[in-house]
Amino acid sequence: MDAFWGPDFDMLGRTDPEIAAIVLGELDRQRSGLQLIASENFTSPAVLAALGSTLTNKYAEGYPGARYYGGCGQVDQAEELGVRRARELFGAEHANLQPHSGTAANLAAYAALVQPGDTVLAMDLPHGGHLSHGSRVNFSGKWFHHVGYPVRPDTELIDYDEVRDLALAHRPALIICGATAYPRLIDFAAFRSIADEVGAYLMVDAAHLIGLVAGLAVPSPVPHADVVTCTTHKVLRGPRGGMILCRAELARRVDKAVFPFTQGGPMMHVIAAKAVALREASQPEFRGYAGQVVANARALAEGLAAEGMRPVAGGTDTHLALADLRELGVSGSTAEGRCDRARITLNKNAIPYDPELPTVASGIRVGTPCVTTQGMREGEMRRIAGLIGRAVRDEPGAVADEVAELVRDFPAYGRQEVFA
Ligand code: DSN
Repeated sequence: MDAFWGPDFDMLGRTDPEIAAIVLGELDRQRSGLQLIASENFTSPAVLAALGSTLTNKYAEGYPGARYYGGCGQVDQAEELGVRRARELFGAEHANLQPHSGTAANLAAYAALVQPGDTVLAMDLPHGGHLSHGSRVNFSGKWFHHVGYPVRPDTELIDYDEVRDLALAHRPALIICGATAYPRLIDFAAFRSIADEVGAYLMVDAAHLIGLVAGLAVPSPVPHADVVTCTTHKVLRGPRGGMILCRAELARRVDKAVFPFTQGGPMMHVIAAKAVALREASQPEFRGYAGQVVANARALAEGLAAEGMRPVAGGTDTHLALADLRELGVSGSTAEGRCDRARITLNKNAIPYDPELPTVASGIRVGTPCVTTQGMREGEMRRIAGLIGRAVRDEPGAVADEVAELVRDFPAYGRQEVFA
């Protein structure tokens, strides 16, 4: 195989030892600790190979068969393959793989569906939503009239009656569901019925869930939504990037909203890597993986509860859990720092109705995509919960050493995989 087809770290080391050291340092960080950020995963070596390929050199503004540049024959095939795989895997009438990120996908979805100044009903960010669902510091809150729905204070679940009341009162042009820190299933059919009642479009931001949908571990939003936006790098285990699925009648509007309205040239190496990930996610083994991600998240949430960290919403049906640390008297930011020192990477997170500032937060968010990719199961989750408990309480003892011992048995990327 030609030397330039994919990642060549020896060459990188000779050309730019400083960047090579950083790349290898990050690889070491990923391998030597526990990665529990709910929105991260370890891509396969095949995805890395496509990402590190010469497809990055090609300009291909437009879509397959209708580009603004010559020489697009190869990249056209990559994009067509990726689109076909996405449509088949998710049963979608149309797919667009060009969005550079989840927020870019959301920007394009807004552009396809609504006009500046229109009312958009979406989950409040402090209750688990996303910056691009109407935050005042984001385009979505500046260009659109955001109305937020919370979760119930008693159950910490979405109250569909309240969402309906808000929709009837504000008559949004667009309703968004999907979250970054909501551990329970979302009733997409209920949102569809509310959207129909008020004549709104329904957009599901499935960034966190799409990998679980691919693996049949949670219900699909595709039959219910006008547009589904997502990222490809979370449970789905693909490269960093975005994707949009939609009904055929919206295909042209969505495509034009991505290019030329909100983006220029697509990243063909990333699109090829998305195609690889979609192929991997369509294999039967991926169903086992997705189911295990959820089983692991449940075990981890239960383990954290046993350590005095209350599971928000009573537990999880997905890949993530939120834990309320107030009984321990430790803030989310302190817990994040203490875990970091123990080589456990997780993030502080606001809990619903959090009395603390978001930069402090009363909770932590944990997710199981990475540790499940490494082959860990429920027994390891119980052990990890105990390690997190000790780290959060700042108990003396060699938590970091125990983390290193645990991950040695479940290596993220054998050396031969990355350097192949
Ligand atoms: N940053 C992502 C997350 O961690 O959930 C959302 O964009």
